[in-house]
Amino acid sequence: MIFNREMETLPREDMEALQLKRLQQSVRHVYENVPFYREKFAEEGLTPEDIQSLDDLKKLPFTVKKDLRNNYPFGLFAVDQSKVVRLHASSGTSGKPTVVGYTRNDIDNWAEIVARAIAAAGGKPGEVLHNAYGYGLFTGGLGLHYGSEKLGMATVPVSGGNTERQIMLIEDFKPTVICGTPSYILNIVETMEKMGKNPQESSLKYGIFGAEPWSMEMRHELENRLGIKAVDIYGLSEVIGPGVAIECAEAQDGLHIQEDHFLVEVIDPETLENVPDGVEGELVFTSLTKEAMPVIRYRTGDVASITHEPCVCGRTTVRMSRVKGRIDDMLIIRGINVFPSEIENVLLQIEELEPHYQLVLTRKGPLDDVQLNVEIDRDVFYALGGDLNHDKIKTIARDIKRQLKNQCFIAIEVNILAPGAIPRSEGKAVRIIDKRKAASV
Ligand code: DLL
Repeated sequence: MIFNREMETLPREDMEALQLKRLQQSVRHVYENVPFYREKFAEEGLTPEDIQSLDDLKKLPFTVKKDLRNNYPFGLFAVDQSKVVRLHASSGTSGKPTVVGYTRNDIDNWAEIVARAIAAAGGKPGEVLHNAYGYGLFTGGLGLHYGSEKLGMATVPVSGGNTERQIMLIEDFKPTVICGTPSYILNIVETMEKMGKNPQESSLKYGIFGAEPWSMEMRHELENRLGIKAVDIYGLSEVIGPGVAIECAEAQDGLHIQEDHFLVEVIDPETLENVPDGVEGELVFTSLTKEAMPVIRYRTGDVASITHEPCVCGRTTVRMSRVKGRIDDMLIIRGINVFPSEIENVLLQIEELEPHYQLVLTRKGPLDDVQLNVEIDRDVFYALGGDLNHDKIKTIARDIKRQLKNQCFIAIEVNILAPGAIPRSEGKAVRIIDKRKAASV
């Protein structure tokens, strides 16, 4: 099923012409309606007339999460409050949440973007979509919901949690598509297995997973255990929510950016210069059609690269690599940079483990220390009589350490736990427990 394929297959010159026109409109819109942007442009001596080509985007200043917090709650809105029909917010780790607003047109555009994304992932009108993303201030639930309805799918707004009931609904409503964070979907699969059901026998054919980093190995695990094809969906509330980019089911090789609505850049987070295709850096987005809360050169903090290479699916849009993680979540272990998703990739290659893990950061004197907590596979655990001191467990721990050394070049303490010891997620998984601050006060 192809949903409004026109925008996804525009020749490059046409796409760039459309982007330039929309960029000029967006820049004018924020300049005229948001004092924050007008002041920032004035500091650089810029006016909307300075944007004559897509390359001129580089002249504009960046926007960061702190700018949203400093203008809490509605200071970055570019329309009168009477035009705003929806608010979402994401809870930060500290202080006030970041708030985003949508006009009626924004909601319609977002629904269209997500409908395209679901279609690219394999969803078809007339079929059923089980939406296990959280409903509420988080954009996942309602974002997928409106897109699924727009595509013409019967949408089950189940949200996260109450896992056994979800399993009953999957059996009875026979959805072909399931959406949720990969960690919560894994939780559903595990619960099905514990209930003595075979997840592969469900009606599900496609998965649309995202909102958190997940490794290729996690994709294989979910695809095999559920008997589905799983694609990665990316987005962030500041830019719109889910749907900014989506993998196609045909290639599962990079996420197509919905370029008629979002302009992407990748920058070196140190020098703030743009980096070439294929080079990893920080993703930066400029919205091209948003009315209520446009963003100009928003620094996402997410690490990925982009490519202009054509995709086998026929879409002509720029693709981004899977997001490795957030710059803030990158661990520096004795000088080596590593993202939790890279550690996950290694763990999932080791058969005796369950794909549940957490990294505990502590401070030992002046140095940061990391301990990896990971669960042993249920069958292995019972075969060893539930003895975590068994020699076999020590061998597995040594194997994990060796693999982490070989593949991620890090040496960390490994702690193998009983099945179920790590809290299960109903939304975004907590992979890092940072005890460093507590230790230093
Ligand atoms: O997570 C929007 C979303 C909902 C995306 C459902 C996909 C599916 P926020 O809560 O604002 O919005 O969090 C955005 O989550 O900056 C990334 O760090 C991370 N993230 C989102 N999608 C992915 C992904 C939603 N596919 C933040 N892979 C982003 C890795 C992701 N990280």
